[in-house]
Amino acid sequence: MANVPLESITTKDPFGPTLAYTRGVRLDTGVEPDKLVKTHCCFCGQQCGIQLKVKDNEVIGFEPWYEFPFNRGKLCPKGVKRYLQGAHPDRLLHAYERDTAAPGGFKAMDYAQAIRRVADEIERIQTAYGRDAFALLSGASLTTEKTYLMGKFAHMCLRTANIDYNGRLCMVSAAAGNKKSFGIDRAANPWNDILGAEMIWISGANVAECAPITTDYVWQAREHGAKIIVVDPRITPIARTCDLFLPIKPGRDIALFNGILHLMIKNDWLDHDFIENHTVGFDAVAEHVQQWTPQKTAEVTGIAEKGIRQAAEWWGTASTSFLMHARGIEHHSHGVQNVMGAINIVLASGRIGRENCGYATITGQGNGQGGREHGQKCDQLPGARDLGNPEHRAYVAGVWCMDPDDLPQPGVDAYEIFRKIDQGEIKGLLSICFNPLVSLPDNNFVRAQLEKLEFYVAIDFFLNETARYADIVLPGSLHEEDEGTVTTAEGRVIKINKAVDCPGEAREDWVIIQDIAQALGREKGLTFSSPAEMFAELGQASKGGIADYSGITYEKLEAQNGVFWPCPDAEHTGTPRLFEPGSWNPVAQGKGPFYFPDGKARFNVAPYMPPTEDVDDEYPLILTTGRVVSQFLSGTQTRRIGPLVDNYPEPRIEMHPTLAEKLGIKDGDWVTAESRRGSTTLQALVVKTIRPDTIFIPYHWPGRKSVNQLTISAQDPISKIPEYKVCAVRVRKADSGNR
Ligand SMILES: Nc1nc2c(c(=O)[nH]1)N[C@H]1C(S)=C(S)[C@@H](COP(=O)(O)OP(=O)(O)OC[C@H]3O[C@@H](n4cnc5c(=O)[nH]c(N)nc54)[C@H](O)[C@@H]3O)O[C@H]1N2
Ligand SMILES: Nc1nc2c(c(=O)[nH]1)N[C@H]1C(S)=C(S)[C@@H](COP(=O)(O)OP(=O)(O)OC[C@H]3O[C@@H](n4cnc5c(=O)[nH]c(N)nc54)[C@H](O)[C@@H]3O)O[C@H]1N2
Ligand code: SF4
Ligand SMILES: [Mo]
Repeated sequence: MANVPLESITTKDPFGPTLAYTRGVRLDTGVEPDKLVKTHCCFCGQQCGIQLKVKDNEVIGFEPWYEFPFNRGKLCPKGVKRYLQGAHPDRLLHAYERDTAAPGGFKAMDYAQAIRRVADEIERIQTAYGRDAFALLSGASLTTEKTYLMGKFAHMCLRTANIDYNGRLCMVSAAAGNKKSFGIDRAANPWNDILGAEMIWISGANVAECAPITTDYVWQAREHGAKIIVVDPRITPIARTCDLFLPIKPGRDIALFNGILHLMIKNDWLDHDFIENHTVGFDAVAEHVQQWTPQKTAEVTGIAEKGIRQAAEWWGTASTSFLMHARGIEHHSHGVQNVMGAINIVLASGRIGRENCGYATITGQGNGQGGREHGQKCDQLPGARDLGNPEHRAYVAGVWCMDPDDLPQPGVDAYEIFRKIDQGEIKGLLSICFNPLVSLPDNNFVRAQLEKLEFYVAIDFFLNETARYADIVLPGSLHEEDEGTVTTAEGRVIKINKAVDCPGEAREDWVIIQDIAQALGREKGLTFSSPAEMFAELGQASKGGIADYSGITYEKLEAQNGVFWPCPDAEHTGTPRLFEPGSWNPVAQGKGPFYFPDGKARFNVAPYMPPTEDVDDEYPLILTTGRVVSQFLSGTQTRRIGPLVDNYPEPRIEMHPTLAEKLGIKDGDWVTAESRRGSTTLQALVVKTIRPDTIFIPYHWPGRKSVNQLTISAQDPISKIPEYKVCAVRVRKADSGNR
């Protein structure tokens, strides 16, 4: 079990030279804990159950939590090591202010003075330039209570239109595609429906590294004879065990889905009853995919015609199935179209809303689901309501006891916030739980904007790379230092339990936000005394909305090991599977299972468009980006956990041996990859598991190792997700690296 030698952890102090690990964490060497706290992993959207071992207000290790039904005690390497971050010496214990004379550029300051300064700057900027000149960037690793509070803080307290969140980089294409097709944005099925499916289709999801526990579901299905199709430009670990691998050229997934539907129609592998009774729009889609013959599909996607025909036959003739996708098809300037293309082949098969017949996007961030429902998105109000809808405004304003006319109109997305800083329209920024300097595309532009801000305050428990540009840094709370709820990839609302108190001057994030509201003299509606109080109010604010939490209580969550939303009243036990025949929802009012007034799902024509920046003679290779198993997102947390760093210490450039040979590159050589926006020099990782026309670089590192120096800021016009998965680059051998 977790027993890590101290020497394996070295770190850089946020404000000074490199230090050895110093604080006296008692690692799990047989110390008797004071208590075991049942909670969940702080990282990905699987939200595995875990028990934290606590001794003298420190998390010292963990025990598996076998009874939690999703993971039954299993954890991935990040879950196993997560407990090591709390006692890390970089943990922010005070508020800090920028001081160029101080070592590291910051000096500790009194918490109350820091809050005063933040409030004064907000007041000054909003008075001088208007309310929208102060923007907020929030995060989907926060509990749902905190995300609700952030929306209320923006819309009611600051009355700024400009709040958005890091799920903009993650879940918004899936959300928009699901809303357009089903009228609701949630995984259609619980993961148990994977187990008995006879056909599993995985597009653009590195399941084994990014949703590791889902691998177990897929493998259990395979044990029962399921066939597995994987579509990816790389032979990822899950692809190594699949039955059919389709090595797609990045940015071409709609073409494949259209080609599959073409063959389903041609061979009459369709569920006519389902299409007739439960959907609209099939004819237009059928007409559109006529052009997507296997030959044309093969030409565009780079997949052999034989593979396309085989996939269509297996998918078309299956009696049960589960289709899942993740960012591989969503991080595109046509990400929403890709998602609608995927849903079209599910609807044509009629295999949804029944046992072992399912569909889901695999939600990424820890609270990627709950964080996109209750009002921190730029156009959203709680309950997945719309800020632009007069009825929705009136309802939420009623719960908040305010005049609906005082609510701002929808603001702009997270990237556009930086463009507005550039244009001089936004002058002040508060960020919480977001590290845009590492995670946004074309990040040299982002850096320039951070330098332009008149005032910037960041709330985090570590000084992330973006926070280094802040005027004030406020010490927020770690996952285990607060309670609340999150909603998992399955749509299951679960309870996060507090294990330890915040150390030093650090505060629960929601306390900090309310302290700012109070210092502004605008604390009306922001005087909660606990997460439970916030949850009760968010239940009311969500009531009658699509994401209806009003029947959920903390007690019910504990008693049932989580509750799947919607859950509209006290007697309701939740809705694990959506779209079951005969099921009721507030939009269709009994007319059908889908969340449109007629109760029917929508086929949507999904035309193919090439990526925004295709390859050419100057930049002849496709760059695609993503993750590795031992690092998480912008790396703020996992780059501080020694054993995970040991696992994958530096980003490397994955390339095929054919390409490497052509460029005279050997495994381990220093290689420069360059786009029209920036370049990075990293070591080559020569592998046979990637298309020869594509290179892959993981994005978890900052500065000169950041692949987001190269990526393009093109966005999907509907969802505004950035096109992280395709841009054009050139690659050459370099003399030495970035160290
Ligand atoms: N270890 C780890 N796990 C994580 C995270 C993490 O940072 N580290 N982050 C979490 C979060 S927030 C997210 S969003 C998820 C992301 O989970 P995933 O989406 O599974 O991970 P990615 O690596 O972003 O991309 C998935 C796959 O898409 C492929 N791909 C690239 N371009 C294309 C394309 O055009 N078409 C297709 N079909 N595939 C393509 C890549 O080769 C890659 O294997 O993971 C979550 N889990
Ligand atoms: N090139 C490329 N770029 C990408 C992607 C890609 O595939 N390729 N993927 C994109 C995706 S899917 C995502 S989700 C984004 C993620 O990008 P970010 O959201 O910027 O990444 P995080 O590392 O989650 O940053 C969150 C910060 O929040 C802090 N934090 C975590 N929990 C809490 C909390 O409870 N309270 C407070 N106060 N702070 C907290 C962490 O310490 C960290 O500093 O990156 C995107 N960027
Ligand atoms: S699969 Fe996700 S939630 Fe589970 S232990 Fe790993 S990182 Fe944590
Ligand atoms: Mo994500």
